This record gives sequence, C-alpha cells and structure tokens, in this order.
Amino acid sequence: MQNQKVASILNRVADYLEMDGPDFRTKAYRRAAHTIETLSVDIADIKKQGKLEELPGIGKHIHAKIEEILDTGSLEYLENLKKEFPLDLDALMSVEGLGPKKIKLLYQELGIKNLDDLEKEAKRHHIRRLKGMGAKTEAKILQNLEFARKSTGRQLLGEVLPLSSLIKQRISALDLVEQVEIAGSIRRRKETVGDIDVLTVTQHPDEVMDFFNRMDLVEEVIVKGHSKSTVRLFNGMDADIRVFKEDDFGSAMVYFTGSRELNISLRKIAISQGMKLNEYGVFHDEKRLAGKTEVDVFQALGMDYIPPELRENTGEIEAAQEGKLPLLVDYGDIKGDLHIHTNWSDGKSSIMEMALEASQRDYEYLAITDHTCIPVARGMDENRLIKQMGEIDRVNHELEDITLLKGAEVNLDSYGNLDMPRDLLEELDIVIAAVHSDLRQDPEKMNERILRALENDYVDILAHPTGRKLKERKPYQLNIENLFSKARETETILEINSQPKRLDLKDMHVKMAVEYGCQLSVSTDSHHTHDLSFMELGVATARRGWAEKKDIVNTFSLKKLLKLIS
Ligand code: DGT
Ligand code: CA
Ligand code: CA
Repeated sequence: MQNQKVASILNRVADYLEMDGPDFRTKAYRRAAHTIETLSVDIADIKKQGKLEELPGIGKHIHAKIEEILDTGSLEYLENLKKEFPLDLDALMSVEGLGPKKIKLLYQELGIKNLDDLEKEAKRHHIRRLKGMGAKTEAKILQNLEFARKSTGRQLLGEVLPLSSLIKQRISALDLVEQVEIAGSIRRRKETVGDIDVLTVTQHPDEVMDFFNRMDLVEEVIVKGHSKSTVRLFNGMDADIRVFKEDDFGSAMVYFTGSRELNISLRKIAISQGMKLNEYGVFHDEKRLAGKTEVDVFQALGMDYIPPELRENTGEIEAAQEGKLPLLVDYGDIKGDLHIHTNWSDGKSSIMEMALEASQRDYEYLAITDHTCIPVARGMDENRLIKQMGEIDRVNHELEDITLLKGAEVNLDSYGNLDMPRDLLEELDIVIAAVHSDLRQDPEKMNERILRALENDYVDILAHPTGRKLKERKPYQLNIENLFSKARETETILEINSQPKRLDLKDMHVKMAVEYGCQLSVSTDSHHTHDLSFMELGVATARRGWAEKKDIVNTFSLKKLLKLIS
C-alpha cells in the first residue's frame, strides 16, 4: 500500500501552494490526500484496474500527479517546489502560529530556512519589521520555538503506527521470515515516535535486508549490513531492521522494546543476582537461562511479564516483582464510543453511517455528541439539536444491535457556563463539556472555568481536559491535582481523547487520575467513520496510564453506563 506515501506527497504540495494563501488548489490537494489516506484498498490496485477516475472529489489534474507518484515513486512538481524553497518546512510549521504564508515571507525577506535561523532573526528583532508581524508575534515565535524544537524529528504514533504495521505485513508476507515484530517506542505505544524498530528471525538475512532496503517507501538507505540495516522513509522517518536467531528473539524483543530506562534497571537487577542480561539472553556464568520468549526473560529475572505499554521504569518493575501489576484495560473491552461528531455539525459522515460503523466494531452503544452553538465547528442551535434528537430516535428504531445515545459537546463560555438551556440539557442522555473558545485565558480564570464546569450537574464528561495538541499547542496551565480531586468529588468523567494529536488526558495524567479514583472514558472524537479506529490509540494511552477496565466507563454495559450518567 502506498496510500500513505501518495497522501503525504499531495499534502506537502498543498503546504507549498498555501504559501500564497489557501485557495481552491490547496483544497483540492488536501481533499485528494484525505481521500487516499482513508481508502481501505491499495491505491496502486485502483490504478491497475484503471479506476483512479472513480475516486470521489479528485480532478484530472491531480489524477495525473497520483499516476506519476505511483509510476516513479516521486513527483517532479514537488521536487521543483522544494528546490524553489529549500527550507525545513516540517520544523518551521511545527512552530505554533507559523503557517506556509508566513514561512514564505520569512524565507524571502530574511532567508530563514530552519529553526536556528528563526531563533537568530527573532532575537535580533528582525521579524517584527516584516509586514503583518510585529513585536508581539516575534515574542510568540520565540516562546513557541522551544516547544517546536522538542517535537521536531518525532512523529505522531497515530501516523506511524499504520506505516509500521504495513512494513510488518509486507515482511511477513515474504516467505523468508519466521518472525517479525515492531519493537521500540511504537510497541510501547508512546504518543510520539522517533524511529521504527523492526526485529526479525530469518535464515535468509541478506534477502530480507535487500527487500527492506528496496521497499517503495524507502527514500534512502543509510546503513546496509548483514544483521542490521537502516533506511530513511518517504516521510523523513528512519526505520531499522535487525535479524536474530529464534532462541534469542525474546531477549531481543525485551531489549529493543525498551525503554532505555527499563533496560538499565533490568540489567542492574540481573547483575545483582549474579546474572548477565543482554539482547541475546539471560546468562549465569556461561549458562544461558532464558532468551527465547519475553515471558522466560522476565521470569528468569524474578518478575511477572510486563506489558509493553508499561515499560517506562515508573514503578512497573517493582510491581512485577511483587506480582502486583495492574490488570490493564484491554483493547477488546470497549463497548462503545462516547464522543463522536456527524454531519449535523462539523463531522463528515451521517448518523446512520457512524452507527453502522460502530456496529461493525461490535459496540453496544454510541453517543452522538455534535457541537452546539460554537460557530467555528458548525455548532447546532437549539432547534437543530431538537431536530437531531428526532433523527437519532428514527435511526435507533431502525437498527437493532446498537443503541445511540443523544448527546452534545457543549462549549464552555469563558466563565465555565454551558451555552444551552437547562430543559434541553435535561433531554440529553449524555452531556460533554469542552473548552473551544478563549483558549489563552489567564490560567487562574481557566482553572476556575473548568472547575465550574465539573460542578455543573448536567456535565457528564469533560472532553480533552488539558487542551494540548501534540507538536502544536501546550496544555492550559491547569492545577491538575485540583482538577482530579474535583472530578472525583463531582463524579465527572474525564475523557481520554483518542485523536492522534490530542491523546488528552495523556498517559502520566491518566495514571494520576486513576490514583485519585477518577472515572475515565476513552473516546475518539470522530469526525468521520474511519476515525472510530483511533480508539486503539486512546486505549493505549489508558494502558500506559495503568488504567484497568473498572476505571474506564465505556467498558461498562449500556445499563451500567446509563445508571452512572443519569
Ligand atoms: P524513539 O525511537 O526515540 O521513539 O524511542 P525508542 O524507545 O524506540 O528508542 P530507540 O529506537 O533509540 O531504541 C529502541 C530500544 O532499544 C530502546 O527503547 C531501548 C533499546 N536501546 C537502544 N539503545 C540503547 C542504549 O544505548 N542503552 C539501552 N539500555 N537500551 C538501548
Ligand atoms: Ca524507535
Ligand atoms: Ca531505533
């Protein structure tokens, strides 16, 4: 599948075109990219069948571009744009407040190509002199630069996970490997990923390396060896592949899953017991005690198997030694999604389409929670919400194996009040409160605003509680302890939002919230049927936060859930 690669090239073209401001062309490229990204079939197969033209919303012009990418692996048009603007677009775009248009201005006027240039020019106060910039913008850029620095080079788990699965799938489809797994931060489901680590067992290392290095996803081979290769992929991300013997695979998996911090502690434990631990096994003198499976390795070290999501050296080793690891919520435990949008607000799919997709996932229930009022997200007014309730009744009547709940994602005004009248809130099964306006409020006011929302009896769930966006926006400056104790006191559910950019609450906060005894939901905030699959990312975050099934309300049966929120 080259879908992701094609989509990423088209998106990149849109970025460059947007340097002259967004217009119909940038929209067309983004729409095409989105269509391809979300296809469930291989775009190359569609081309082979001569059916490219049947893809919705893609014009002739872009068809030709897609064909070129599929035929040649790249797009000359994009290569020319890159030559015209030789700058680190990814890094610059990761600075909050900088978009393609400003980046072009900065490049043309000041020759800024990367974050270092940007910092230099901002500190020299050259940026404020540019048209449309000013001292305030300049200060903001400096402020946001540090955040951007930390996030460049890393990509979102939600973007890398499908790519790594694809690589795994392709390698396992070769008849040459006995085992293949993705290790590293991806296996631990860390929210951002530095590189992809592939581990294999094979009798044919050279052929496997050759295959890996020649995949159409590869832009450049960086290291080529017999037992290890490193490549740079089309999206700028590196991928390593390593070959092991079958008998070593468990210890290799432990070692290369990491984290580094966990490895260091495990090695110390081994040494303290007179043993040696490395990627080839656990040894006592020259005798090999374990290595074939991870379970064996942990057992030899005197502890329970630690699920990959917990391997961050934050107490899991001690828990594993004492047999006290949590029984983590499982990916299959989820019985419904409590936060999704439809085309009644800013979603793209209909209520029926979302319901059918949820049903496909074997959910027992699905809450329809479109935006109310806020203009930015095509929020519904009161009349429309009433009308939508009627539509939900109708769909509920039609479908047998899933129950739709009537809900809304209600915006909190600057003081924490809901912008919906009480009698309507009363009618809803589930009310989600969320901050969508006045994000840069004074921290004290923001804290008061959110606590006030928690105190509101109508509010069942607080959505994306800290407001952060990965690689984009820092969280609000909340007093998180106050938030958790108030949520517990008022029995308000805190959301783990599964959008790849949000994952909010984040893992560490989930862990704290669980310790506080808060109730949590894992929801996708879907705006399209295929977003429902983000659930996996949210559950991963819950697991990384040591959450058990009992902590996550949408593992409950409908009956139990309704009792909780009514
Ligand atoms: P990433 O790629 O930055 O998202 O994070 P990881 O955890 O995937 O790190 P990576 O790819 O550098 O290495 C994969 C694993 O290999 C890492 O989690 C632990 C292990 N590892 C690599 N280098 C070292 C090392 O120098 N010391 C120890 N103890 N472990 C290492
Ligand atoms: Ca890695
Ligand atoms: Ca690596």
